[in-house]
Amino acid sequence: KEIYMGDFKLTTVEEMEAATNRLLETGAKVGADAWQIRVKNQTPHCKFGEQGICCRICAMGPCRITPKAPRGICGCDAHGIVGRNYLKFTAGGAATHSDHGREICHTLYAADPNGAYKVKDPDKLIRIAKEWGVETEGKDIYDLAHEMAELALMEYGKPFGVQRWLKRAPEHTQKLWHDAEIEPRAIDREVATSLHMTHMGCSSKPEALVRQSLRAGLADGWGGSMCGTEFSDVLFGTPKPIDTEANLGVMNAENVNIVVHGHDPSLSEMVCEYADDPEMIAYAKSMGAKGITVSGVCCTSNEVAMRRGIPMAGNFLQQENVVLTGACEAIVVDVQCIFPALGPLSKCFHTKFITTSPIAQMPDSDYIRFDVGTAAEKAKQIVKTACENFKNRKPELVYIPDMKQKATVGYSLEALVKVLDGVTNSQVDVTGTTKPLLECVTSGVIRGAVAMVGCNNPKVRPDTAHIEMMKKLIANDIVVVASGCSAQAAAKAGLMDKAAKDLCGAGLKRVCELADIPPVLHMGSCVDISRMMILVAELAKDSGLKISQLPVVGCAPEWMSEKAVSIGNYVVATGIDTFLGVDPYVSGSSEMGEWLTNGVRDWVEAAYTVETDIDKLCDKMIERIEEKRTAIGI
Ligand code: MSK
Repeated sequence: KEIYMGDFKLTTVEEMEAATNRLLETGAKVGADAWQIRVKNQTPHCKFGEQGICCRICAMGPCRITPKAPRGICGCDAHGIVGRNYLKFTAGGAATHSDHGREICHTLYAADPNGAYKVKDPDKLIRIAKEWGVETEGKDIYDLAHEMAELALMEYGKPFGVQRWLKRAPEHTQKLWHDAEIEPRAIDREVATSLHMTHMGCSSKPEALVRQSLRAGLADGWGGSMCGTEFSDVLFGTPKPIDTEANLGVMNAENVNIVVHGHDPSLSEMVCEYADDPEMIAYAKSMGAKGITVSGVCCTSNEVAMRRGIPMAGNFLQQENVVLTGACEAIVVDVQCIFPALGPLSKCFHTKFITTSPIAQMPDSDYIRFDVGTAAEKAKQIVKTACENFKNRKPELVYIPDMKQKATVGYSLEALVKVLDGVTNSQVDVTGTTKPLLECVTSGVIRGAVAMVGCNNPKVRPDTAHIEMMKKLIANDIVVVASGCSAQAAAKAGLMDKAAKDLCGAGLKRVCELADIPPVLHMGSCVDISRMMILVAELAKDSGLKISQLPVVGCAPEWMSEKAVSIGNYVVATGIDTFLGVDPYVSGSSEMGEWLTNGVRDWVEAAYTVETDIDKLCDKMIERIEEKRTAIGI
């Protein structure tokens, strides 16, 4: 399965697994636990849970649906139970992304020209302010930042009206949302309403539960996540293409290794800032190291990779591997997707497991509470702690797999529009629009696009689905935009190296050459799927088509988190058919299955496809893209 092109060779999943096995041998020597072991202990999984037919929302149960007991004690049937569980899952995800977005708004509110957080993209701030009808003329940029932060924070709790960002959608989409009564109101309200609806004695009708799931999802994607992405760009800079590297080989045995993990760039940006400080580098040297290497895991990694070129050590299911190298002085985490296992695991090594957020506190960690007021001081403390820990390394446990790939990352919407301007002859007229991309699609040079997102999940051989599907898609001239751990899977394999163009069909290869881009485009972290929503909205407006007519689909082949379900809901609700490789615990209800894979199409012109056979999943996506092309006559 190895693919060589000149000096370029993709890293295979088999090679990654061999490296992991070698690390697990180290783990076994020190008595470390690992997810691979815990999966075995947890198998087989509870069938009731898997089908979503276990209910524990009141204390009369827990109730489980069986042929002999088709209703819970309150009389709720399988469809109501599955529906409530699905909505609760969505609400958890929407709350999580949106709270991340809220933290970013608070950081923006604290931005100060003389403080730790500055406005790095004032033009973007002004653009958004104008979009929101805020006067910008003659205003100090920091006054404007504070005013915009306050307005954004109001989006979370305003008593009346719907989300401001919805106006970015084409009018047709806005009308669909309005008619289906799924326009999200205040973000917190949609989360609270979801929890109200799923309380004992409220909704048990699948239709109502699915409708609210879409609405809560939209509150995330076109609300909280959009705040997170847009104001992160204002604070830390809008990503532009930048070169980096990916996989465990980015860690450096001679340096102090600090791994940042989680989601909120407010922490990781500061850690990177101080790790670069000559004073800190000198301090690391005084401790016997040659320097400091910061690398990342999960979405925090995406954030700092696309703005600073910080290398990506790995994705979700590789988080334990960074500790197993024996060369990690500190794994510093903020929020979301952090294994509690990192606590006991780090105790088997010299690694400091540093938690920083009141939202993600874990046993066996060193808690260095991080907040905007003390960011600089705490970041410095974290970097110093890591440097001081270098001397505690046990050299006999150090093994860093010699495995990394080059990657070009940082394709924000703004960057994408700019690079694709170079592809067509009409670039002079269309600078700043998606028209060059549309021309590639309508001419058939590119058949369509897939937004590949989401996590790893041990239910799918890790990274295989992401990598194999991406290879097949680009070979079929379908461009892939990726975010989250999917993006890291691509980068680890080498699919974000520009040399990977040779794996593409002739059309996409030509586009990659002309625009000087890799065939899989890194669009950021999980919250940045909002960038993809704006991209399709712009494509629809520029083409005069409905979003649902574009030859574009979404895919989360290895997803695992509540956030992914929230994302799925807003992607579908935006009019994009979405393909899942893992069932969202709805197989216990034919009615819920029908609503999600078909019924919602009447409201939003798109629906889910769930297919656990990855080959078939990919073929279905290609088929759907071709169907859409035929339907619009291209
Ligand atoms: S980090 S939600 S494992 S993509 Fe955003 Fe990765 Fe999924 Fe977390």
